[in-house]
Amino acid sequence: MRIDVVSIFPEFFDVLEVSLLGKARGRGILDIRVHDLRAHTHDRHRTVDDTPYGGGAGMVMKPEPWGDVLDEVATDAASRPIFVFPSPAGERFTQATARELSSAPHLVFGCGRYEGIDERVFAYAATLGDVRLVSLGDYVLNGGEVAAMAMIEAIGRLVPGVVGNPESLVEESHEDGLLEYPSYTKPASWRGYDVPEILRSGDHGKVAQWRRGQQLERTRERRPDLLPD
Ligand code: 6GU
Repeated sequence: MRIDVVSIFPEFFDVLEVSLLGKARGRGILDIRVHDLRAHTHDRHRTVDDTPYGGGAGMVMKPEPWGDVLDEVATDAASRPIFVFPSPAGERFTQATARELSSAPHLVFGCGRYEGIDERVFAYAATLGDVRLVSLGDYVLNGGEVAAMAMIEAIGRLVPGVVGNPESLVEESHEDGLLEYPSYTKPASWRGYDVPEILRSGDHGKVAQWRRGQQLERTRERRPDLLPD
């Protein structure tokens, strides 16, 4: 999978060189390219923002540098990309979104700052590929970078070959619509806390039943919104 990222803070994405995604890049499974939006400005101050038409607080990202960089990343790719613009005004990003996007051959993340990106950029991007405005949740970050990073990790780990044991992707929170069951490892007793006896019983049927019950109980307690009424 190819992933292009456009940002005025390309150094935010240096961490994509470490851990699981860093290894996947090294092995050529993920081709991640980070672009500095300011490289696509033409004035001495490398201006990327301006005051909003209609007035109001804050600044808006100018369309011209975005147009140039989107042309560049879209034209040297084999297929039409999906453009993902992280935005608190977007649709909600979920595990289903991550799964859907993990099968795309080419994603382009456009990270906005300030009050947002000139709306015409989204209309223009739609002529080059699909466009998605996507939000992590109902709170506000200073820009799209941290959100893009979270989405890239959630999507990237679902790309075949990135996570060594694909079975570890199956039994985790949100894959079956419930929160994950609690996990324990050795020692069996630690500082007075014991591992539930049933997990040490060797009865796989009982273990599976207990885990299912734990999933339901935790989901009811912490995330009742995930359960059907
Ligand atoms: Cl995707 N962007 C920003 N700036 N803030 C957010 C967000 C995204 N998701 C939640 N808050």
